[in-house]
Amino acid sequence: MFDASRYAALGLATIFEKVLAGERLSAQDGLDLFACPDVNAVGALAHHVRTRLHGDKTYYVVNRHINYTNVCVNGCVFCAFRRDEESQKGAFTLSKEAILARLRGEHDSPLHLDELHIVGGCHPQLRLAWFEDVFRSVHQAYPDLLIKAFTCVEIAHFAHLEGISTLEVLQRLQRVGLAMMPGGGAEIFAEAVRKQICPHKADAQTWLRIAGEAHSLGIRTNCTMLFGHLESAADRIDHLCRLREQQDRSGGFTCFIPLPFLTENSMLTLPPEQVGQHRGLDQLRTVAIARLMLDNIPHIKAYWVMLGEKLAQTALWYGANDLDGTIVEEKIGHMAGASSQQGMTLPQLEQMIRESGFCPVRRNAVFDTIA
Ligand code: V47
Repeated sequence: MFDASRYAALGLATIFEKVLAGERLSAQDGLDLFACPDVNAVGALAHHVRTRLHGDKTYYVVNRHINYTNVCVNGCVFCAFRRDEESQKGAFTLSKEAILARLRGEHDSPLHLDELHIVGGCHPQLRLAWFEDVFRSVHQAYPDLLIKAFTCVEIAHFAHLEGISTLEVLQRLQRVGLAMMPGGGAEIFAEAVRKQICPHKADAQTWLRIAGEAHSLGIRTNCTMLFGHLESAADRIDHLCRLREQQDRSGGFTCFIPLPFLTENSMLTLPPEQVGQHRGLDQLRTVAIARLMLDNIPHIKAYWVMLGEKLAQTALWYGANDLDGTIVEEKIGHMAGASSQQGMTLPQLEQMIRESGFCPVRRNAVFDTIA
């Protein structure tokens, strides 16, 4: 499979040479990889890069997700999780006590969490001081637990609510223990599509600026791309290039997570040919192309919740080197029809990795290895 003549026959000789030499791929190279009929050939290139960077290691994290509210002012068309108001059916907002009670459930058990992942909707009334109080209480109860919280979109929302700068929001949260930020809210940067799927959300420039501000404070962040909706291959490549350029400037992206759009309960309806199990190969190809284009981002996550367990395992052969975690409770993907389980146990995750042919490595929120 991995020989020069095959790539020459596919018209990818130059890309093959660049990958072997560790040279940066151009946007046109990315488009050529999307157009290549042989998805395995694309995957093999990504696997080569993944192996160069990480050998046969595949990372996972013992974590818990907490979605504190699904009430959101943004009204993104694609989102099945959000509710416009508290009074709407299915709306929820957790109290501080409910958040702490959820944590007690896991952290005091033998599971011992290495990451707390907190994200939610942009709630019109939850003020920054409330989150600071929650963080302080979490930190007091569990001083060793790393808090990974808030997308750049939530940071923009807090700044708007408080009438302060996004940098100030980040500084205040850092002071109470924000260690890392998840990568959500990036969706797709291309303006024409972003306007259709999430017109009221922070725009691409704002998202990238806030990521850069976090990096300047030493807060590392992840980054994502929501794909498989209205965007084109060119939009995906544009998105990856904008992330790569931001990373050249600020250097704090740790992991990229490609998120395939899940269609259930969404107001965004797609033509039937764009929905279904046959999209799996496109998802694997996108993971692979992300690995190849994002030469300055160390980790690519096959997020088992959104990809499903089987495709996430396969994606480990297409450039991904992380599976994410135990999760415990997940709402964003499951309200959109994710068929994966709610959570996984540590032995299940390790088995999933071993059975895929890789060596499991436990990590924390910032990708430090845990012995
Ligand atoms: O921002 C929303 C996406 C994101 C749908 O950083 C959807 O480690 C698919 O960002 N179908 C939130 N995707 C999840 C996220 C994340 C998850 C796990 C780990 C990390 C990390 C980040 O989920 C949202 C949005 O892009 N999303 N609705 C949907 N119907």
